Amino acid sequence: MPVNAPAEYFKAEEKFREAKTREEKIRALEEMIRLLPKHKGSEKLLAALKTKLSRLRNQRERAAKRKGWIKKEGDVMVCILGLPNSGKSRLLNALTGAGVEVSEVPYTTSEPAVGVADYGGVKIQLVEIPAAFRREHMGLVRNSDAVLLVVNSERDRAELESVLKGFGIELPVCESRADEEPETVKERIWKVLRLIRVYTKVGKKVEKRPIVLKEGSTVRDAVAEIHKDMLKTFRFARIWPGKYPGEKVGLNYKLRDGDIIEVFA
Ligand SMILES: Nc1nc2c(ncn2[C@@H]2O[C@H](COP(=O)(O)OP(=O)(O)OP(=O)(O)O)[C@@H](O)[C@H]2O)c(=O)[nH]1
Ligand SMILES: [Mg+2]
Repeated sequence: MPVNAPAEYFKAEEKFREAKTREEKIRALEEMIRLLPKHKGSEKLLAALKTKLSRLRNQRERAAKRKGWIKKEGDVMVCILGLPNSGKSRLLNALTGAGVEVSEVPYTTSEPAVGVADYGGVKIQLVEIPAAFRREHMGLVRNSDAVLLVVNSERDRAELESVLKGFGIELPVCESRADEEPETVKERIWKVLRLIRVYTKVGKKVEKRPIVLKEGSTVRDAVAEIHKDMLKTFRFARIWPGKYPGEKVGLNYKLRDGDIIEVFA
C-alpha cells in the first residue's frame, strides 16, 4: 500500500479493477503511475505497475500487427505525405529514430511505416504513407489529426495538394523539407494541431507527460481532464510562468502552451 497516495490514485486503482477492456486497463494504469507519489516506499509498487503496463501495451501492439492496421497511438497521429524519393523515410527517422529503410529506389516504402516522436512529453505518432497513395492508405490519412507534406519544390506542393483534394481530405496541413531540423518540424506540426501542453505539478514535482488540450482551454478544462470530481472541490490553481511565477488563478484562466499548473482542491 503506497504511503501518501492521493485519493485520485485509489480512484484510478478502482477503475483498473473494474476495467473490462485492455484499453481501459492501460488508461487506468497510466493514471495510477502518474498519480503514485514517487519515493523509496513506493518504488516496488511503481515497478510492478510499469511492468503490468508494458505487458498490456505489448499485447496491444501484437494484436494491432495481427490485424494489419496501425492503431492510433500516442496523443496525436500525423501522416507524412510526399512524392516518391522525396525523403519521407529520412524525415521519419530523424524525427522518431524509427529506423525505416532509406534508399534512392523510388517506392521503397510500400506499406505505412510508423514512428513516435516526443515533443515535450507529447507522443506524436508519425506514419509515412507510401507514395503510391493507395486508397486504404489514404484512409489512414483521413483518420489522422494533421498531415505533414514533404515539399522540396513548388511542383511537389501542387501535386500533394491535388492528391489530398482528390481523396477529399481536409485536415490541418503543414510542410517541411526532408532535411529540416527535427525540432523545427515538430514545432510546425504542433502549431497546426492547435493544441496546448499543460504540465501538472504536485508538490515540487512537475509531470513529464503533459495534459493535451485544445487551444483556448481554461483551468476548468485542465482540472476536468485530471479528475472530474476535482471540479467540485477546486479552490484555486497556481500557474507558471504566469504573470508572476505561481500566479494564483481561477477556473476561467486561459492556459497557454507549456504552462505548468498546480491545482489546490
Ligand atoms: N541530400 C539529400 N538527400 C536526401 C534528402 N532526403 C532524402 N534524400 C535521399 O533521397 C533518397 C530517398 O529518401 P527516402 O527517405 O527513402 O525517400 P522516401 O520519400 O521515403 O522514398 P519512398 O519511400 O521510396 O517513396 C535517399 O537516397 C536519400 O538519401 C535530403 O534532404 N538531402
Ligand atoms: Mg520511404
